[in-house]
Amino acid sequence: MKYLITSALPYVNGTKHLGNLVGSLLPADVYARYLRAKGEDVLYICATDEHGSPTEIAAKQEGITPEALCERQYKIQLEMNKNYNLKFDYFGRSSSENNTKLVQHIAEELEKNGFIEEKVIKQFYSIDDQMFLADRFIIGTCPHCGNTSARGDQCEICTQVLDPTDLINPRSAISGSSNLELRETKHLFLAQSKLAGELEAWINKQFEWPKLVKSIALKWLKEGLQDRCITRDLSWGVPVNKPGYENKVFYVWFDAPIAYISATKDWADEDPEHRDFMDWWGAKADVRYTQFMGKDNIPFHTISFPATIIGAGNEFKQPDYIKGVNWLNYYGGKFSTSAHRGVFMNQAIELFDADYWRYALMSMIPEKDDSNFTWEDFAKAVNGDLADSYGNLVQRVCVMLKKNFEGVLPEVGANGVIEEKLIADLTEAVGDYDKNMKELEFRKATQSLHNVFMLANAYIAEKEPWKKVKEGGDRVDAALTLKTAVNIILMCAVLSSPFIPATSEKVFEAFGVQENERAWPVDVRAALDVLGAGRVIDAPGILFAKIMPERIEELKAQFGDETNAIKQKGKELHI
Ligand code: B3M
Ligand code: ZN
Repeated sequence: MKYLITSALPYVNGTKHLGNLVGSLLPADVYARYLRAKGEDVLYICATDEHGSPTEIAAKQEGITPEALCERQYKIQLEMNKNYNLKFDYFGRSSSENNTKLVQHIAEELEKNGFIEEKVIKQFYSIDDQMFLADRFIIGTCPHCGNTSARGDQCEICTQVLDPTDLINPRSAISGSSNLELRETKHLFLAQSKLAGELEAWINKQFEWPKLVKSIALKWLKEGLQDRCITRDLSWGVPVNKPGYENKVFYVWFDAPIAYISATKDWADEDPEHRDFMDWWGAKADVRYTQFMGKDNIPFHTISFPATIIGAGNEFKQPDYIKGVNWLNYYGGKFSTSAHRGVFMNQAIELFDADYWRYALMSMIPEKDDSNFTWEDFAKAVNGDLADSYGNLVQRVCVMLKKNFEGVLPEVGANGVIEEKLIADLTEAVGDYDKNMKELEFRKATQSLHNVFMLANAYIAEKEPWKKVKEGGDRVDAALTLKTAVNIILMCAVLSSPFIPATSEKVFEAFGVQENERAWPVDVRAALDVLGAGRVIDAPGILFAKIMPERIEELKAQFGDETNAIKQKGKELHI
């Protein structure tokens, strides 16, 4: 079986704060790296989500074309991917030629199968902005929860998908003008109501989906599926091949998920082995497909995209598992560019290396509920888990080996009782870790990884090799302890590589570890024997620097903290 992984496509022009990173790109990367480390055949695909009015409007404001804006932003996204060590097999673009073709193909199939309807609707035209306004550019009060700045496509607070005409007191998000007029315009609709039966049968079969995802999907079904308008009066998007639609394009939420498939085709087209993208996407392909996304994206991935695939004749694979992630907040409030609160991806990487962020964010990933980023928790994860339990262990062991055995692994005798107990304990801890990773329970996985580090520390503390290397001490036992410890460190480097890949590389390099010596530890006893007598072990240097209390205060002053967050919350209530 092969594994296909996609993470929600970042908007080419959107803000990228830490919540966006931990909401989809990072957990998907961690999962892909985990599976690759286990030797699985993995394809991790993503792309920039480029179409729609936000891009068109941003480009207009800058006085450049949408193409130029996307080109520039795409490069920025690639840079970000590199900085955070996100290892995609392919990172494409939703504006690609393959996507245009595939979107048009899928629309034709839907039409052939009787799931496209044409309707004349009334849509908001902004007289002051001189344009039809896309759903998200109309703001007003959400009829479901009362949020006074709900967008016309979806309410961010209650996640309800909206139609702009649902909003109470609508106004233009561009100019703020409420000088809006409902004008008649012709559009294509996806007949979701006709697909409800098949969709429901498919959703009901998803026993594995996490609660959050399933409950959102079921809530939608229960409310009854409405036909969805899939075209827009815009010029930046996938053209609609139909007379009378020359000035219209497909809705961005129609074309973006299709880019998962077309980006895979882009990858296959460039693949030197000429693999067929349908080996991954064919409805019957022997593939396990996992999607990652923030919770606001769940309705589109459990309802409208699957309905599109079903309606177009089930040519392509549907997801087996959907990892939906809640919001990561900043000290109880939202990350906000305008309020200068929270850390954004470009700033964060200037402060600390990617591995600090990758590990700390995954240790606080909002899996069950929304969770908070705080500098205190960030420092706790870095100082406690990474610097003390792991970095310090590596440093101590390497220094002792260097000082007492010239940095070369010595010959050792048979394991003692303590080593046997250690193997049993590690087997259990590694098993827990592996189970959590397999089940995509990342928060728990970081805890069980930490347990593995702790067992290694407890072992050294119990064996006290620093005493035994002294004159008259049991050097044979010290040799066994250090050889065992070096191998545990190698095992830790393999196990932790999905979270902190750059650090693992440093350890592999210092220990001169070959590719074939980096296998996932299926059997702990064998793993503790990978590096044997005669191996030269260099110290990789300090792996993690601790974050001191003064530094935490500085960071809070620079990026905001609870006082600032609470103030902001109050402000939000009065908008
Ligand atoms: N670009 C929304 C987002 O980044 C959207 C995801 C598309 S996935 C096909 O939240
Ligand atoms: Zn709402």
